[in-house]
Amino acid sequence: MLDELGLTKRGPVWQLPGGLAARIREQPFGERHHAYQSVCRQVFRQGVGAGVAPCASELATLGVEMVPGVLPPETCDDLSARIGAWLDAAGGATADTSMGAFGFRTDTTNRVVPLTPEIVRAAMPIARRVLARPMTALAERYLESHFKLDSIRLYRSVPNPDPLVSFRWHWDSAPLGQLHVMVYLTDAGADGSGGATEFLARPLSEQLRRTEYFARGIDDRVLELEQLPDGAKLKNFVVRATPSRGDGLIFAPGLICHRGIPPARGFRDVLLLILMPSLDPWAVGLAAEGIEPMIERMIHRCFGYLPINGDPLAP
Ligand SMILES: O=C(O)CCC(=O)C(=O)O
Repeated sequence: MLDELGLTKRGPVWQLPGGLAARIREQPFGERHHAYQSVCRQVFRQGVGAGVAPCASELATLGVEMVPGVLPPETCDDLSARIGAWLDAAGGATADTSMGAFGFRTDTTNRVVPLTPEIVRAAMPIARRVLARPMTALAERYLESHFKLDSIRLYRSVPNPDPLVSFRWHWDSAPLGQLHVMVYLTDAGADGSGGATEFLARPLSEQLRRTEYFARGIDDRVLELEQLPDGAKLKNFVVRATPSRGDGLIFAPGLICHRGIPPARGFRDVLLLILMPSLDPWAVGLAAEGIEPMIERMIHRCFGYLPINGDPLAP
């Protein structure tokens, strides 16, 4: 099968023939990512994925799964202290005014730490640790392919009575194969002090996505789910995750409806890893390429809050 596709190996990594790469790239956004993911699946199935049973995880059935203890508390505290220091050095405010270009209000209380080479270098060993098993196994079995670490984000959220953007029910404009791993660096208060993330479980998310309400712009989506038609039913399918610091949540942001809950006091820090299907295991791709191009890419690939993954074939 791989012979038929004309795939070859350059060192440890797979290469697509130029014609196939061009045919994938010329398709519209969604189809392009889907086509590339199918090739990634074929590679996986003929390698380590041979004989791996389809995944019966919560990630597959609900669309989200918690992986406890992916980072030790002291690593979370350290990264959180660095976020504080970076924000202080930047004058405390890093509101992203470029969001105006997207036509909705910026969430100025959701402070994204600007990625610099120093920040990416500090966060990379931590990201590798998060992706150690079982996270890699879970993501690979769900995607039925290897994946790459596309980019990282670090953000701090503070109390906000008028939650915007990520703190309203939404989907990300992301390819369906994109996965987010949110690592909580601070506790999400199970005691009502906020900071959780809520998800509408997968079957209901798909139905809701097709309704008039979700065709509105994010600024016009102010309702709670229970205020929508069939709201009581929807409420039953909400998964509320209240992770402790060091826990990871993995979910498909283009597939399930979700929202953050701002903290009621203090702040909430998150390390977000963005994963995309790949022909090669993330560690192999990274080792073959080295960290420097990855740092460059991360800095340039993220625009505002939205990662631009226009080219699924880019390393
Ligand atoms: O911070 C949160 O809880 C929401 C995160 C989110 O919307 C995302 O990662 O797509």
